[in-house]
Amino acid sequence: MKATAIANANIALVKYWGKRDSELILPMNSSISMTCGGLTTTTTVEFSEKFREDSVTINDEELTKEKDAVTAYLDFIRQKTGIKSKAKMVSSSNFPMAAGLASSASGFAALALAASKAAGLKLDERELSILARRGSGSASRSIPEGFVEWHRGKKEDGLDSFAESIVEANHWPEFRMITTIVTESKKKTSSRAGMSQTVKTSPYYEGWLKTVEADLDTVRAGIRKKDFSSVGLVAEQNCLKMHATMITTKPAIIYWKPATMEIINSVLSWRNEGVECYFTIDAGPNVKVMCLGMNEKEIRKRLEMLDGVKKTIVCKPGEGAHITQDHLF
Ligand code: 2P0
Repeated sequence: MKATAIANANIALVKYWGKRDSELILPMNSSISMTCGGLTTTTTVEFSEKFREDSVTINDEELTKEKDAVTAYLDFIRQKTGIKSKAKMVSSSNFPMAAGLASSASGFAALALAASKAAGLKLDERELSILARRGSGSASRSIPEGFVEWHRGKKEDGLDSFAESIVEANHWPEFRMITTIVTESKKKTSSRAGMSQTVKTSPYYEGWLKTVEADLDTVRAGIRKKDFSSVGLVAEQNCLKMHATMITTKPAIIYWKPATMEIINSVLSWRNEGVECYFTIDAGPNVKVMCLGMNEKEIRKRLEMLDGVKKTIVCKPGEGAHITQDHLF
């Protein structure tokens, strides 16, 4: 009744922003991401009669009040399986939490796989993606490998809202996502609250929805053809459109810091010089810069020279969520 899973974070090229059902976590639009090799969360779950209550330890800290989201998720697994016993969960990530780096994606993907395995469920990839989605929408995309599409689905029960690989991790090994870290502090508005407010109050949200399908088609085709310029340009514009909807909610949600702008302007000017790179930004101030392997060293060096950049982490398309025998307790 003990299992350990490893899942990578993912970064969206076509973003998920807005839900049509907040209980089942069903998105308004489909999205496309890259599973990021090297940005991992490892999670061990054990259900046992020996535990008197659920305990949740994340990055060496035993959580008290904040453990509610995890215990609610464990309750959901218990309901599905009829397990009555309490659980111990220990999790560890190798990158900063809550800074727009999708820690909830790798976190809930690893939790879904570890908890379902510990509970004796045998799920295929699609079922696991659906299960991970119930913890956090973007977690559905951290189950498959490589470049991934989360289909929004049409059914009310959400059984057609799951993620699957467009191509495997080894299809495009030259693709790089360089994550810059400008701050490790916790953001003020969570993605969950931010997207709900955007759907309700941004006058531009309808415009966002109208253009997403075309972005999905271009990015999906660009990934298959390994057309870096078309993937990069559309991913960058898609990110700016999403931020335009955030900025125009009431009250405004502005995740960017001065360092965010510094990186945006640098990427645009390097591209003008002929060093091809594009940016994307999630619900936080950190910027991810896309480039090809041949430019990785140069772009990383330039990024690290900027005042606002504390560090960079380079990722390639990575593997999907999987089980390991190296338990954390
Ligand atoms: C994405 N983000 O596609 C978008 C871009 C943030 C900006 O998915 O409420 O943590 O748990 O479903 O998955 C972050 O949203 O939100 C996210 P919930 P989640 O990566």
